[in-house]
Amino acid sequence: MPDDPPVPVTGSAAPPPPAPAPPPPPLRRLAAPHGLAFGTAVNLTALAEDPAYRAWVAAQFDTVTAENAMKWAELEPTRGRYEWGPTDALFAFAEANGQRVRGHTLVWHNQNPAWLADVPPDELGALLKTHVQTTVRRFRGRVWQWDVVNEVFEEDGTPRDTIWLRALGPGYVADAFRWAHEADPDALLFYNDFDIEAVNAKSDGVYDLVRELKRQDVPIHGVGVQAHCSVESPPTTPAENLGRFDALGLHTALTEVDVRMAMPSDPVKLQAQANVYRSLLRACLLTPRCLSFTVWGYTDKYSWVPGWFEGAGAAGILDENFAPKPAHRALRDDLSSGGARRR
Ligand code: 9MR
Repeated sequence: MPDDPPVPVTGSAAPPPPAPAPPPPPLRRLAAPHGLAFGTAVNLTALAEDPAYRAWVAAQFDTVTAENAMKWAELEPTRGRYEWGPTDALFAFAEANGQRVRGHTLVWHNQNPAWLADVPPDELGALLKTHVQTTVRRFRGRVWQWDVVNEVFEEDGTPRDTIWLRALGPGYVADAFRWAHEADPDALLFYNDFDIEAVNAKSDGVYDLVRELKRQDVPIHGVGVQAHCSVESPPTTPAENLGRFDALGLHTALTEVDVRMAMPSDPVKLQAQANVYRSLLRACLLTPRCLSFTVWGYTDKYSWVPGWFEGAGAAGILDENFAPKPAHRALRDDLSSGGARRR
């Protein structure tokens, strides 16, 4: 004889705990109908060690950028000995999750190997070419967009004084694009900078540079607008600025978006932050050749911001416990309200 079915317990038992909130719809799925990729910078230590971090990267984003691992100091800490391991891990993760990679960054004045300081200036040109081509060839066919040249302008639009400008003169910028193109003819090649969200002296400098590069048939395909912004002073004219690069026939991308605030955060600041994220997304959606919107880390748990800006923080779209903030909702709402953009 089978046992009698168990009698349901009623009455004094404690109610079951509330079910956890279902995860929000992925940004990557909402962005796709617009022909827009939604990306994040990736901290490779967190990716290896924090399962929640990994799960969110896989679920929400379809583009990944190494936050540090593909910079020269990380790739070639000892001259002549490249260490590809961490970057290989990022590519494996991306390919397993149907994600494209933004390569960041080939030519910069920061995060260069310490040994570079001992290289005689007349060897720097050949060395830079070797670095660019070794790195681009290593990932040939697997990088969607490369940040070839990064941050060569001062705020007033004049050239930044760097090791490369001093040793090579201004022509190294065009050369870097040519070298990268030779090494991977299919990758989209970008100039990338910060504080160029609005029309201003610095973005004027970038505009003049890329227009001239186009005129000379240099293989440059896009401008990366980093968009490290703050709640207190949001960019004023992002759509107009992206639009003028678009009119040159160039792609654009928001490459490092974050929106910091004076701490502590509160609901008013979080709403203001959501509005800044939203205005940047709208500017991109209004720009036909704006290809991707990448946040510079998506969770406050691993953000670079508090370490760099005293008293500021909470710049991401998820808090340090991976709870979506109003900014995440604002981005979702904008991507899913109404139809997709036509290009
Ligand atoms: O987020 C990066 C941080 O972890 C590094 O310490 C820092 C060192 O320069 O670089 C940060 O990323 C920068 C990016 O590579 C280029 N644009 C500005 C970013 C924020 O500083």
